[in-house]
Order: sequence, then structure tokens, then C-alpha cells
Amino acid sequence: MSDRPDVLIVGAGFAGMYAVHRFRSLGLSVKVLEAGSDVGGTWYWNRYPGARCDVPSLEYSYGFSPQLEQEWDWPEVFSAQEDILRYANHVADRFDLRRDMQFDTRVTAVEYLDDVHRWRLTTERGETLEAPFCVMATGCLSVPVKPDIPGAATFAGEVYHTGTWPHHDVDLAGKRVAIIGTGSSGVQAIPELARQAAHLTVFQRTPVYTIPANRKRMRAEVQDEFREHYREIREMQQNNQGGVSNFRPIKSVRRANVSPSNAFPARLLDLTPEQRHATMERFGLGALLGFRDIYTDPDANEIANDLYRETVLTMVRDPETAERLLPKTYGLGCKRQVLDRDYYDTFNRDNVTLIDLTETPIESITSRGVRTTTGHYEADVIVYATGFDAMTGALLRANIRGRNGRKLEDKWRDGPVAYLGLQMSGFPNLFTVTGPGSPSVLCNMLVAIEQHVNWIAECIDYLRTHDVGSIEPLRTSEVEWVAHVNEVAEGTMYTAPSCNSWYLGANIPGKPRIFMPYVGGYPRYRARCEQEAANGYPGFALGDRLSP
Ligand code: NA7
Repeated sequence: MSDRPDVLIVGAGFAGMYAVHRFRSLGLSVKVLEAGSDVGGTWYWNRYPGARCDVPSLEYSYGFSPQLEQEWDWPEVFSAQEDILRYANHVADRFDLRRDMQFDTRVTAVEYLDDVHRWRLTTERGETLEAPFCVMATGCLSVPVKPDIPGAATFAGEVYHTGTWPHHDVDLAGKRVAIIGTGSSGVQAIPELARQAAHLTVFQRTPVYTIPANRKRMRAEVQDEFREHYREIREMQQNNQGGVSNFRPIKSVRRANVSPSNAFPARLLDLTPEQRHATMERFGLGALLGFRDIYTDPDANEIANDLYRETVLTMVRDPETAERLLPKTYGLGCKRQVLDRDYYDTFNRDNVTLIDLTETPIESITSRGVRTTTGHYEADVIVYATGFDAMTGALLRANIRGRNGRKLEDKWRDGPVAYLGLQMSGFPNLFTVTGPGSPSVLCNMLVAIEQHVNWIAECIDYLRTHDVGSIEPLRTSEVEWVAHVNEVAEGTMYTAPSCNSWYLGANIPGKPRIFMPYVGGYPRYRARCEQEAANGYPGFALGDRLSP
């Protein structure tokens, strides 16, 4: 590992891992600092029972190595956390990535040294490292948040957060478990926790729209067909709004396998009310994924929300519990679609109780459980499934200071300002992977990560070969880009006044309400990045090298 690397990288998730490989291929020396004890990022930390990816694994995988594509077997269509982490470990071994990585190292400060034009990183242990380039590969959902509930510290039992689940086995047998939060993590964890615990009490503030996930094992023929077509598939990903190819293995899918997406027209509004009900009866909640107008047409959205609620009422036996589980204050498409395994059926179990916090808010946590305005719920274990300070959290927590000591925190006081989610003016030679203003979480993350890392690598290479010392966006470029990011988000379901999602920072008290990812589509975004590079970075200021 180099002591004077060309590039310092923060984070050894999929972004930091690929960055090591890609930068090395250009002859750059790198060093990665990672808070965890190994690679994997999100998949290293989020190991709660039921954790799983909502993008098919044959798509949610690296595309940079044809050999890797050919040799890796995915056991399921949508992989569980442990299989994704196994994949990350395999990649780290295969490309010998760990030799440039320092684990158990949390970065506490990232400062630009004006006089020497270098970045200095300070770690929790007080160690300092310097390099001319710094890449923040810190992830979009990597800072777990816990609500500030009075008395939380007095709880005498075990406390876990889904985003920092322990690495040792957590034995819940015979225990009373309380879980707070019903977002993706809560919805995935609840059925598993209910199976393991003596009793599970679910504290729900906002009901979720969740659709049963595809639970198929991977068939060898399907995997083989992907392998045969991988180059074409990667190309298709590059031209898809969300970075997924939607490749359908023709040889291995039987014609009789009718799914809602090919059995009906693409518009819900094209179906008669009778046809809509028949569709829901036949295919269940998953049918709604087949209609694109649900996400673009408010009338279709309203109808879909009603169909969704009617269907849930048929899935949960106790009518009062069923009623409490119905999302009513916002529509489908405002938040990331949650996929589940047995979520609603879990509320038919005798050992599960649902508490609706809109009827009876949490007042405090006591030494023995959770107190709401109407009752006390005893618990041996509390699980927080309360989400993350998304998109900006990890960057702000790193205490980044740019030119003249300017804090990123001050620059972003009213919301993140960055160009293409890649760089900020005033922070020369500092890059962010899948930063705010890039498609990031609205895209297949592996595709978004590879595109960003490739762009950054080529940019650094350009600077070296053209004898340029530094790069940072023009102030006008980032202001214009932020306006564009807001403009394309306006009028979508994501920014509806009733919508409070982490995309908007709405889950963090005091966080500016700004739609952070780029909703204009991955291909349009990628074209803009490519245009910048092809034209010699006109939207950026390029600085001279320091004289030796
Ligand atoms: P989310 O989607 O932010 O969900 C967090 C959940 O926690 C949500 O139901 C919140 O209710 C609930 N929450 C948060 N604070 C509280 C308090 N104080 N009291 C009660 N309930 C609370 O995070 P996830 O980890 O589930 O998923 C994040 C992403 O990870 C996901 O979209 C995937 O991309 C992967 P609220 O809705 O705020 O009322």
C-alpha cells in the first residue's frame, strides 16, 4: 500500500472497490480508508434478518470484467445480503483489492491544503494521510439514524439498528421484540423477526406500499443465457432510464409463464373497472408493477392506490389491523417501491401486534419497553428500522473543508450544490461517487458506480496527460445543474406535496427539503458527463500545476 498515493479513496463498498481496480489500471497508486473491517459497504453493514436487494442480481453486478460475469453463480434471482457480500469478497480476492485498503479506519476530517494543493485526511485515531486527489465513495445510505426518543438510553435490553446489525448471531428465541419503522428495512425484517421471536410489536408511523418480491431460485438456463448475452445486456443497461437491461431470457422462459406485465396493456386507465379488479384478483399486488401510467398520471395513481388498499384488506384477517396497514396519506411512486416476502401475512400471526403511532405516538422508552400515549409495551429487544441520513449524510459527517477552509456544511446549508453529483466548486480534485444530483439511487447502483468511477478515472488521466493541476466545476455549472435537477423532479410523484421521502431529506428533522437524486434518467445524465469529457471539461475550471 502506497504511503504517498495519487488518490485517497474513502469507503470500500462497491464504489471504492471498483475505484481501486480502475485507478490501478491507469498506473495510479491508491489507498482506501474504510470504517468497517472488510469490503462490501451497504452489504457489509445491513445484515439484519431478511436483508435483500431489490434489483435482480444478474443486473446488480459489475460489468467491467467478462471473466467475473462468467464465473460467478447467483443462487437466487433477487439475492440476499449474505450472497451479495460473498460476491463482494470474491471480487476483492480475485482482483487483490485489499492490499490497497486500510480497514477499521473512520475518516473524521477531509481538508484541502491550499499551499500544497493536496487533500489531507485525518482518521479517528489521529493518523493523517495526503494525496493530490480524493474520492468520496461513501455511499448514499450509509449513515443510520435513530430518533431521539426520551428515555432511550435507559432501556435495559438489547438495542439494534437494521443499518448496523451485529456480526455475531442475534438470538431472538423466546424474546419479546419491538421494531420501530416500516420502510424497506422494517418490511424486510418484520417477517423474519416474527418467525424468530416469541412476540413482535411493530411500531408503525406511516404505512408502506409493499409488493411481494420475486422469490425464485436462479435457474441455470437463465444464468447461462445472461452469460451468453452479457455484452449486449450491459449496453442495454447503458440506455435504460434506471440502468437495468430488462433482458428477457428467451430460450429459458416458457410461453405459458404469463405475467401481469405481458398479459395486459401498459396503462391501467385502458382497463375497465371490472378488468382492473379481475387483474388484482388474479395476480395480487404485483399486478400494479405492470402499469406505467400509475407513476405518471394522477388519475391512474388514485385508482391504483384504491386497488392496492382493497387488496390489502383481503390479505390481513383482523379488519382493524388491516385498516391500520393501509397507506392513505400519499400515493404509489412517491417513495422507492418496497418489495417484501410475507409482509402482510405476518400480521395474521398470533405473536405479532401492530401499533399505529398516528393513533398513539411514542412518548418514551423505559428500561423495560416502549411507552405510547395509551400503553406500555414490554420488550427484551428494540430494533430501530428508522432509516438513514441519505445522500448527503456521509459527506457532511466527514467534515470536508475546501479552498480557504470553507466547510461543505456551510456550502450545503440550504441543500446540496454540486455539478453532476461528481464535484463541488471550491473543492478542487475532490470527487464524489453517486453524489447528490446524479441518478444514484434511482439507477441500478452498480451501473451508476461504474459510470462515475470511469468518468473520474478518465478525468484524472486527462489532467495528468494535459499537465493540468486541478479541476473543479464552475460555479455557474453547478447552479445551472441544481436548477435542472429540481426542474426535472417537479411535477413527478416523487415531489408531490403529500410525499415525504428520504429522497427529499424529509426523514431528517431540519434537513432542507430538496429532491436529491437526478430523475431525468441515466442515459441523459451519462450523455451530459460524456459531453463534458469529450469537450475538454468546459463546465469546469482547470488549474495550473504548482511549480516544483
Ligand atoms: P426508510 O425508508 O427511511 O424508513 C424508515 C422508517 O422508520 C419509516 O417507516 C419511518 O416512518 C420510520 N421512522 C423514522 N423515525 C421514526 C420515529 N421517530 N418514530 C417512528 N417511526 C419512525 O429507511 P429504510 O432503512 O427502511 O430504507 C432505506 C432505503 O434502504 C430503502 O429505500 C432502500 O433503498 C434501501 P415515516 O415514514 O418517517 O413516518
